[in-house]
Amino acid sequence: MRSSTFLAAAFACFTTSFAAPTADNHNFVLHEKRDGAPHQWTRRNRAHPDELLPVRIGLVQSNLHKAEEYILDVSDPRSSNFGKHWSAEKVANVFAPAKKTADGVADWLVKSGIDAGRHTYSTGRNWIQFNATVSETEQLFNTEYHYYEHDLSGGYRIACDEYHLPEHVREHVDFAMPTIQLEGMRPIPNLLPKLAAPSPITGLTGLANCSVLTTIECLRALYQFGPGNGSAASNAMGIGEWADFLYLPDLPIFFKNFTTQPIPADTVPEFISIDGGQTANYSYDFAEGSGVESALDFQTAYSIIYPQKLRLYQVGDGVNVDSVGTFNIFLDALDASYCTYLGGDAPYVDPAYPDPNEGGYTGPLQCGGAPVSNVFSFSYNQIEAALPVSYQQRQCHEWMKLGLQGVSVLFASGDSGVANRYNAGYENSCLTSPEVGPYVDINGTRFSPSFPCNCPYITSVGATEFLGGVNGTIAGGEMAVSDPDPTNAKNDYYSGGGFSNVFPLPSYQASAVTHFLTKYPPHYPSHIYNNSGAARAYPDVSALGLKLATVYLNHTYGIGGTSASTPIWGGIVTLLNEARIAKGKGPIGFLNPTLYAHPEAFNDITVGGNPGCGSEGFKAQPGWDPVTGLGTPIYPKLEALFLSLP
Ligand SMILES: *C1O[C@H](CO)[C@@H](O)[C@H](O)[C@H]1NC(C)=O
Ligand SMILES: *[C@@H]1O[C@H](CO)[C@@H](O)[C@H](O)[C@H]1NC(C)=O
Ligand SMILES: *[C@@H]1O[C@H](CO)[C@@H](O)[C@H](O)[C@H]1NC(C)=O
Ligand SMILES: *[C@@H]1O[C@H](CO)[C@@H](O)[C@H](O)[C@H]1NC(C)=O
Ligand SMILES: *[C@@H]1O[C@H](CO)[C@@H](O)[C@H](O)[C@H]1NC(C)=O
Ligand SMILES: *[C@@H]1O[C@H](CO)[C@@H](O)[C@H](O)[C@H]1NC(C)=O
Ligand SMILES: *[C@@H]1O[C@H](CO)[C@@H](O)[C@H](O)[C@H]1NC(C)=O
Ligand SMILES: *[C@@H]1O[C@H](CO)[C@@H](O)[C@H](O)[C@H]1NC(C)=O
Ligand SMILES: *[C@@H]1O[C@H](CO)[C@@H](O)[C@H](O)[C@H]1NC(C)=O
Repeated sequence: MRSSTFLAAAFACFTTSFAAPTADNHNFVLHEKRDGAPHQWTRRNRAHPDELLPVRIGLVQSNLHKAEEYILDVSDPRSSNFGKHWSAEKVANVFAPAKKTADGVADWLVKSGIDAGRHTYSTGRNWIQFNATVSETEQLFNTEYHYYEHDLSGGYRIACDEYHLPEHVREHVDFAMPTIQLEGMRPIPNLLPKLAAPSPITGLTGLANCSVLTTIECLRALYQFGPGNGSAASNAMGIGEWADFLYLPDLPIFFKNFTTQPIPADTVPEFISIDGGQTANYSYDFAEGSGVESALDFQTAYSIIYPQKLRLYQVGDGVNVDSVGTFNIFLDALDASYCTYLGGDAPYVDPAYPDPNEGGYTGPLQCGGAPVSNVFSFSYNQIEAALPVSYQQRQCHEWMKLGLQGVSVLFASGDSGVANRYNAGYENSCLTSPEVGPYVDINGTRFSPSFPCNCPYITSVGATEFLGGVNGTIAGGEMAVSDPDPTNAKNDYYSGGGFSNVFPLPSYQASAVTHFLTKYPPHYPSHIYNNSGAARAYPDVSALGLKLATVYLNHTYGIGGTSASTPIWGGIVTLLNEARIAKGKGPIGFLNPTLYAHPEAFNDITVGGNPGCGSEGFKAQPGWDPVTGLGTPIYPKLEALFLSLP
């Protein structure tokens, strides 16, 4: 089993060569503590004092308190600097940790017995790193390390339950690793893993059968957009896929049967392999349906944006291995300044490269070098409650930096209503109450928000279906998606949405969210969801997410999921960018401030809800709601709006 290899390779490097530290341990203050007992991990013995840990300390970046001000300056339609995006250099300089921050942490380390010769800095100077023994690290952080065993895989991690820093050091440190991080969770795709029977419709049939199989003709009629009519070299859309959800060679068959314009059979997305990302062919064993996500994403987006350029960012590691790249691994490949020295950003959350596991990626972590696209569409999620708050905040700021540079980032809002999708088996799970700790529990009753669509700098996309289900028509409009599984409620599919327990309410959505909470107050108490009225709420927008025409292994299926809605939105934003570029303007970048200022550019969805966690969830209502957001796109209104902006 891979876990034993991991234990041997990662933790067998003992040393006794370091001098015992003389800890500068006055005035230790708690810095981070895990909420509740870890989910699916069992604490075992104390860690061996001589075992070597790759310690990383995330330095507090400068000017992050101004993040919202900076991004609104370039993305609020009322700002005179709308569209004046920042260069990558300006972003790196403005947020680089101050010299006094790096010096303050380095001084403390030296006083604690970690000599300056042992420290190195990451490329962006935002991480300080060194190797230290468990015993040195325990003194440094005034804590105790234990081995933790993963209940399902048998894999091990070394972690503590809480750690401390001297008061004068805390202000300089975001977080330190390895400390409380345990999850190492792979991103979960947002569609139902089980395939229904192939569709009886295998090609374009006009608008008569849209609620049976939704084709590009249906999407164009519903959202009122035309075929892509330009391909500016500066305009590309990117889609991220994670192992082992590989891209399949079904595009030519899809193009032949399901597009209105002739598309050459050799048209493929530009392939960008990150840390061992691979493609597949028909001889690959897709027994678990793991290629459907990619087939849906690429076919949906390409039929909208062709002839514009589409890029596939396939994030490794190997296929069928435990450790797969996370969202941070993708971000590392885009931005060298976000990287750390040894691969991964949070050991035991993100994988380390080279991966010592059998079948793992043996190259070094990719730091920078991957091209940045104007639009990124991601159909994957993780569980907010299963990741450290500091880890989410740091990554959220990285998405914000992309927005500052003119990039639109869209994430699916999840397929489990107010619940979330569990790591193993993709079953829905919820959280325990705050008294026990907001932890992932298959039987929990507290709503479980998703990451990173809880991040206020992401555009989160929920799902709809035709009003009237299979009897629906283009003219009849849409409702929140409703796809209960009569055999197992844990496979029910509803649009993900709710209120973060981590991120506060951003100003751009404050009046929309307050309107919902005061006009249609959900009848749940604070131990069911964050009803403070001060929390980031999602999704922001929505689009059709049921029965999208998808060719998979040479058969046509109608596939559902916010995984379908997100590339639809990504494609539409790419068309909007193309229209702006044709008029000599730049790409839109961060979308939300303009979208919330113009609810008239949406079909408001007012029917349906997003049940989960043994409740009815929230209800779609007039105006923004935590099921379908502002609603679905009205392309001509969005185009006129974005062409009216500088
Ligand atoms: C293509 O061209 C026209 C400009 O002539 C534009 O307004 C239109 O909306 C374009 N794009 C799409 C997707 O229809
Ligand atoms: C930590 O040790 C590993 C090998 O054990 C080495 O590759 C790495 O460079 C060391 N890192 C630092 C910061 O000294
Ligand atoms: C594509 O269309 C042809 C008929 O034109 C049909 O025989 C074939 O099954 C279709 N392929 C898929 C994947 O639906
Ligand atoms: C598609 O629409 C046509 C025209 O209304 C209808 O005759 C046909 O039965 C529909 N096919 C399916 C599979 O619903
Ligand atoms: C198909 O993929 C397998 C690995 O899954 C690889 O060994 C083989 O060379 C590939 N075939 C082609 C034609 O690319
Ligand atoms: C959830 O509840 C079921 C039925 O009561 C029980 O069998 C199962 O052990 C519980 N699971 C957890 C993780 O508590
Ligand atoms: C669709 O229409 C048929 C016939 O009127 C009806 O029996 C069925 O319940 C309808 N289905 C839905 C989902 O409304
Ligand atoms: C609810 O959100 C607010 C704003 O982010 C936060 O201060 C509060 O701690 C959250 N409540 C819970 C129970 O997580
Ligand atoms: C896909 O199916 C068609 C017939 O429906 C067949 O002609 C073609 O060879 C198949 N392609 C592959 C790659 O299996």
